[in-house]
Formats: sequence, C-alpha cells, structure tokens
Amino acid sequence: MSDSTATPISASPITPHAPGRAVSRRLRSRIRRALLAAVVVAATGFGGVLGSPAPAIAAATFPNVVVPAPASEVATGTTFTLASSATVTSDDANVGGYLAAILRKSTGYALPLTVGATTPGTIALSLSGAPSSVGTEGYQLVSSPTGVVIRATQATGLFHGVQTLLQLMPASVMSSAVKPGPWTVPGGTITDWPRFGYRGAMLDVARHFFSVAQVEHYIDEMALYKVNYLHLHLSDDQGWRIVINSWPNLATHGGSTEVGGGAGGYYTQADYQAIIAYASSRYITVVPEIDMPGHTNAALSSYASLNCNGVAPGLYTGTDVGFSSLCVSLALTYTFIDQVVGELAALTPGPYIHIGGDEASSTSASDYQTFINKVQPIVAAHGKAVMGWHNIAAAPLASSTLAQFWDTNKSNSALAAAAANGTKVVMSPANHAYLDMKYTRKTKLGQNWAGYVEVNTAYGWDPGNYVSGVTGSSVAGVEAPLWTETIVTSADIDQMAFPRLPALMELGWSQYSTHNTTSFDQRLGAQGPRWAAMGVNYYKSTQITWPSGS
Ligand code: TNX
Repeated sequence: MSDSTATPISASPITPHAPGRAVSRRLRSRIRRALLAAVVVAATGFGGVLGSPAPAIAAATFPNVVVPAPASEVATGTTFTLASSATVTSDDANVGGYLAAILRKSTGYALPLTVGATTPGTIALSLSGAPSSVGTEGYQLVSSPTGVVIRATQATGLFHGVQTLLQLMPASVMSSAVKPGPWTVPGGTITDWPRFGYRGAMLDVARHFFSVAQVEHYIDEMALYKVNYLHLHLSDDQGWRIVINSWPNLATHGGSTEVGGGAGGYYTQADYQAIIAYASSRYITVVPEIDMPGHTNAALSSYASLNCNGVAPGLYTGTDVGFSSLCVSLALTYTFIDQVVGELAALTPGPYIHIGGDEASSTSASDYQTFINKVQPIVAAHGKAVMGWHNIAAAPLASSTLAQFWDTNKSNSALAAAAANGTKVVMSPANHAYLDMKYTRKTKLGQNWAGYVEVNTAYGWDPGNYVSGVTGSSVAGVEAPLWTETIVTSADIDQMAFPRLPALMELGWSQYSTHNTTSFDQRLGAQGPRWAAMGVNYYKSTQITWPSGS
C-alpha cells in the first residue's frame, strides 16, 4: 500500500536505468541474443512474424495476449503448469494475498501463502533481485518449467507483474467458480516498466451517484490494466457527493438528486476513506475533484450566501453545462474553498486536489484568472498540488500544477506556453480518451459531441506527441474520463470502459515502440474470454476478432 506516500509526477517520462556492469562475457553474449529477440518482439509485437525474415534465435514466442504490451518479452518455448500442491511466497502480504485469492477461487487449489519466506514457493513474488531497468513500478517475470518468479523493487511492481502473470494463464483463471485447468504459463522472461507515471481513470459520481461498492468494483477492473490514479469527479451542477463537516448542506441538500431526478447520494468521510484504502490496496492513488468556479449549482443551491445575489438556485437535474459560477468577488467564496479543500486534503493521502476549472462560461475571463490565481495558493497551503482541466492555463500556473487536456483541438497556445514554463500535462483528448463518447452511431449510451470513439480511435494516437508544444517530458501521462450523464449502472460503466480503458492504458504504460494496431487488436481480443469469465459487460467492437469464449 505504497501510494500514501505518493509524490507528484516527476518531470520526465519514466526511462529504464542503466544496466549493471558486473556481467561475464558469456552472460553478456546471452543478454545480447535475448535483447535481439526482445527488440524483435517490441518492434513487431509478434516476435518476428510480420514479413521480415525470422532471426534464427527467435524460434519461441510468447502468445500475443498481454495488455498493456510489455516492454520486452523473451520466450523459451517451455511451459509451467500449476499443480494442486503448488505454494505461493511473497515479500509483500497484500500482493501475495491478492494473487492467491484469485488463483484459489478458479483453481480450487489450497495454494498456501508464506510472506517473507527464505525459500521461494512455486510462485514467488520477490522484492529483491529485480533489474534496475524496471524502476519503481515495473517488474521482471521469469517463467520456467518449475515455477514463476516475479521480481520488483516495490509492491506496486509486484502487483503489475501479477496482472501480467494472470493474463498469461487461461482466461478461466479469472472465474470466481472452480474451473478445470490445466493452469499453464508460457516460459520465458518479461521485463516491463511504464512509459508514463500517470495512468488514470476518472469516474463522474456527480451526474449519477455510484455507491462505494460500485466504485470498488470499477477499481478492481481498472487494476487489471495497470491504472495507477483514480480521479473522482465529486461535485457538479447536479450533485455534491462528499460530506464536508463545515458545510453540511453540501451533501444533505446538494447530494440529494442527480441527472434525471433520482435520489442521488453522497459519501460520508468514512466512505471516501474506504474508497481510498481499497484503491491503495490495488496501488491506485485517488485524486478528488471539486469542480469550480463553474459546475457549482449543487453548492450554490445548498448555501444562498455563496451566491452574488444572496439567492439560492434550485437543484438541477438536466445535462446543460456552463450556467453556474461561484461568486468570484465574494470573500466568503475563498473561505468556503479553503474549508472544503482543507477537509478534503486531510482525508486524501495522494498528492493532488483537482479543482476542475472547465467550461466556466458564465465567469468572465478576468474573473476566471483572478479565481485561479486565488485558489492555487489555497490548495498549496493544504500541502497538495493543483490538478485542473487545461482551461486553468489561462492563469499563470505553479510548477507543481498538473493540467489535464480535454479538447478535440490539437493546438492550444495557453497550454503550450504553460508547458514551456514547466507545467506537466495529462492527456485526455475527448475525441480519443472520453469513455462517455458513443462507439458508433448505434451505441445506446453516451454522447457524441466529440465524435464517435471506436476502439481503434481510442488507441490510435500518441499522448507523447499530440498537442503541439506539449510533448516529451511535458507529458505526465494519460487519463480516461467517464462522464455519467447517461451512465447509471455498473453494467453501463463496463459497456463504455471496456474495451477502451485498456486501449488508453496501453498508451499510458507501453513503450511507444510497441505501438501496433494489428498486434493490439489481437491482444485486446484475448481479453474477451477473460471479461466473459468475470461477467464484464463489455462492448463487442466489430473491429476486434473475439476468440471463442468471449
Ligand atoms: C465536458 S470536458 C465536460 C463535462 C461533461 C462532458 C460530457 C469537461 C472537462 N467537461 O462537464 O460531462 O463534456 O462529455
């Protein structure tokens, strides 16, 4: 549970460290051959089947099934089969327990777990001996005929290695009922680390409210694809979803409805902490968002004193945007923000508080700048870095501020200027990354203001080279937002997030050298039987060949 000490995203994308020096000549030549095979895999995604002559040493290949694509795979052609007598050892109790629980359910085997054992089990999760190239979030997985060893420098890396291991096993391993096996793992070595340090999913719990259990269910799904940030959109015109003790009406009144006029709801502070703890057990850091100065009708309706004219508007259950604004000239506005952010910051171990800042079309441009200038230091005073939608680049930004790009237009001079000044950017272009966009004209759920986003459109762009002037080390990563004007149930979340969330997390995790639509589509298809085994209500895109059992 390492994220409680998470620090803001570092200046540059994660790169492998230099390999160690003390290697014998024989070992060096083995490494050279392995690297050659790995380069073939990385370049083609297939281990050399795309036209070019197959190198003699690359006879064995890993099955093309892992999403996000690993940085390097070197297959040996052997197979490991998990036996009923197998044991699990782990240097981290949480990751060991997570893996054992999944395997016990579907295999029916006892799989005793020993934490901190000196002798490795059949499956061993080790916090020592990982190559330095894996960094803080990566791992190395070695599968041989006698067992599987995953090595990492931190528990989060072990957890990511476990996700890869599960994807290398038959799809029915994800079933919650006992299945027949055999439980095989292809032999070889996978060495893997992320391209970007920020790989997020956003859930809008304001337009429609989702219970703690529903959020945890989604957390479990996103964890399979190496998501490491959960952005919760906790307030909007239609609802305020978290108890703030110093402003109690926000939740009790502001949280009492949702789009369409349903009952809405809100999280107690204990509920919110339960979500944080659950996310942390999956190595996911929560970023809470209180959207301001626009998207604030629920707050303005809860307290007449927050309105410039002293009159509280009614609650709102429609889907228009851009009609509400906090009163920028009122001193009480900043007391309110200080107290809300103060309570939220005290509950939130992660480094960011997201202040929204989008679509403030009923706030004048100069008021907007004044507002962002006043709010940034409030967040900093509570020990957190600001995250905001890219519109906040209209004001000068602190160097720790993270801007989230959501436009469909690739050029944005204010954002490029902020990036040139050191601001890091999370990429969520609506026409590629918005999970609430319809897949096609026929999709029942969702909207289409940014166009239709089929699977290959979600995958077909490079976050590291997308917005002009916001490239390379200015890019902190990728986030897939799910706005919920039309999304009501967990089945709805599944339908919009799968398979696009895995597509976007591949862009966030995998080295761009592995980017290959043919390979990706095949690996994505391999997830179908797994989602079927888990009961995920995914969209069966016609762009993908879904294998039997999907
Ligand atoms: C725009 S993009 C919004 C949200 C809507 C969404 C619907 C952005 C930062 N704001 O308020 O829910 O479109 O797709």
